[in-house]
Amino acid sequence: MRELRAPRAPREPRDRRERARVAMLTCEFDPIRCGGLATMVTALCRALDPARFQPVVVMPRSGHAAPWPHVEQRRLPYCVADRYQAGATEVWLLSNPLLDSEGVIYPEPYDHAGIKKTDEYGERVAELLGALDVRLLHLHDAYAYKCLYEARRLGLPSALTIHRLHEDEPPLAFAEMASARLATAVTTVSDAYRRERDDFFSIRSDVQVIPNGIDLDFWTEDLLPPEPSGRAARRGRLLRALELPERPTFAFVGRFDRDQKGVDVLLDAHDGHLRGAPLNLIFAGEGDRALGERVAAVAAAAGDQVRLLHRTLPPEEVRALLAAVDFAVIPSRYEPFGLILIEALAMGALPIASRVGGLRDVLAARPARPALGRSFEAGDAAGLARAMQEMARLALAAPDAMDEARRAARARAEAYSSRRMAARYEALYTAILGARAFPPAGGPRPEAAPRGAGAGSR
Ligand code: NHF
Repeated sequence: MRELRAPRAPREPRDRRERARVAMLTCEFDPIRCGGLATMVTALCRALDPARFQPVVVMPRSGHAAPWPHVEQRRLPYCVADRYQAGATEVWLLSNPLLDSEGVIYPEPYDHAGIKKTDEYGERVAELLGALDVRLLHLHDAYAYKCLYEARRLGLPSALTIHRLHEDEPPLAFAEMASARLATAVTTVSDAYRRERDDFFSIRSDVQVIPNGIDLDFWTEDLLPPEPSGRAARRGRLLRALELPERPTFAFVGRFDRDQKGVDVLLDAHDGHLRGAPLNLIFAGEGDRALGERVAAVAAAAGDQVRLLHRTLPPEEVRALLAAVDFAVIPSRYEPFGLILIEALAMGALPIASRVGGLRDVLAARPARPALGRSFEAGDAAGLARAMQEMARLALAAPDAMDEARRAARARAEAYSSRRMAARYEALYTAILGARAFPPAGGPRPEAAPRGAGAGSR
């Protein structure tokens, strides 16, 4: 006899039952980029489990043409929203005169154009939230902070990841304080940065640290043109192309800025201590005009020792460069995470890095032996020069030890895969979503979510 069963509730389409749409609120997503934020957000979107989470990036257009297939356009009262399909990621670009001006992602000076753009962005996201049909917001830095009131009104929980604090820009510092109080959960990208910036993070007791990760399927020698004699041959080819002599070679890759990346510290190390030393130094990057001119002048004066690649290298070129040089110099004054360190480790460029933020955490991780490179006090040009000279000598005297360090470096990088990072965010999203039932956007007003759901402090 057949059992009588209670009638089943109609099945929701598989997609809606199992995949939570997550709004990624960011000003950067590859190739619309300024720095590491784009790398991190892009890697996270690609690494999320597609069966469980659908990333929906929403960002200002900032004067960029989108390289992805166009899906639809919506005309909202105060902006135009274009939807694109970037692989498995849905991307919305918002345009109006404030959000789409001059190809500038972060307008300078921040106090006027920047705050206008930031506020506009959050307000327009608020307007779009219902149509996005997301269950969760993930703010990457606080640029979208102005949508948080509407998000709470709609019962949408939110995670805020602090990639970098902006105490030097008071309007944005205010946005950070406001969103850290309003978000359901707050994370940052290294334990050292959280400790260094306890003045901010003590705003709540449940800040979680989720270290960044990189796509190790991209950051691998396997994707380079096959080279029977490996690294030595790659380095030889690079040095011939740059007309530099065969000797230990160091590279700086990054933004030429005044406050963070420390290119001036490396220039001081060169001018004060390394002129004529038996080593090569390659600068790859751009940014502050005066700093660029100073690097160019040093390169011109130190004819067969210093070279400047005066542009932002695309990731493929960064990969090839890091796979050819001996060492990566990372002289940051502060560094919440420092993705370039993981990229360098993955490609076997041993780091000479300042002891700050994520750089300190990654280099201090166990096992401590073999040493993967050298560290020095941030801002200490003499200390940096000493570390570089010591490593240049070691490279010549003990090539086997260098090879061993490179293997260990790759193993260290593998602890920072984008998949591992994504799994931590998935756990956070699940905890936030599971903390309560959220009605669909526009549904009845819910009880307040428990603060910091799922964000255990570490
Ligand atoms: O890696 C992505 C990046 C960090 O240290 C970096 C920074 C901005 O300053 O999290 O954000």
